Amino acid sequence: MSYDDIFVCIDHVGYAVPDLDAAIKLHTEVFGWRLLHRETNEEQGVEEAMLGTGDQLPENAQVQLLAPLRPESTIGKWLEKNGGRGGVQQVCYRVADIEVASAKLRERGVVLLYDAPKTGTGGSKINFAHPKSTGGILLEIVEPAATHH
Ligand code: MC0
Repeated sequence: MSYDDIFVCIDHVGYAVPDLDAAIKLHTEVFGWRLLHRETNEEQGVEEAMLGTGDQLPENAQVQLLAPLRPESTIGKWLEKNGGRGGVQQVCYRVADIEVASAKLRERGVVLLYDAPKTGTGGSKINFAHPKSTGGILLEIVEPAATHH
């Protein structure tokens, strides 16, 4: 059988949260996830936390908590539309080569938001597929930085 995979695995699920510290507390103390990484991404207007569990093998998906740096940021606007409550804002698929994956997706009619990848968590390269071309899901694609895991 031959495969034509575009994606490696689910990299993370991103939750918009109004209060990052409260969300980290919930996910670590109640759900037992471990806080792996915390970072501010000015360009994306977010303060974020990555959480993992188990042995944290490279193929294990993570949870990403996204709090807005500013009310007019993407996450700020998403929270406002959602009545200030948190929720699933995105699903992120990992790719081996973001240029190759982007070209294949565009060829198949998927609308990517950025002409060229931007910087994501831990120096990764990211892009997003518009929900209108994915059946209503904000889909992120990520090529991890070489030092990932
Ligand atoms: C909006 N829509 C969504 C959505 N946001 N659908 C599913 N999931 C979401 N998160 C839908 C709305 O319901 C609406 O549909 C249409 O898209 C336009 O909505 P809008 O409220 O006017 O929103 P826009 O157009 O201002 O923004 C949507 C857009 C935005 C996808 C362009 O969210 C964006 O630029 N996202 C990419 C960047 C991002 O998410 N950054 C934060 C994470 P109807 O049918 O009503 O028209 S940063 C991150 O994740 C990094 C750090 C990382 O992982 O490394």
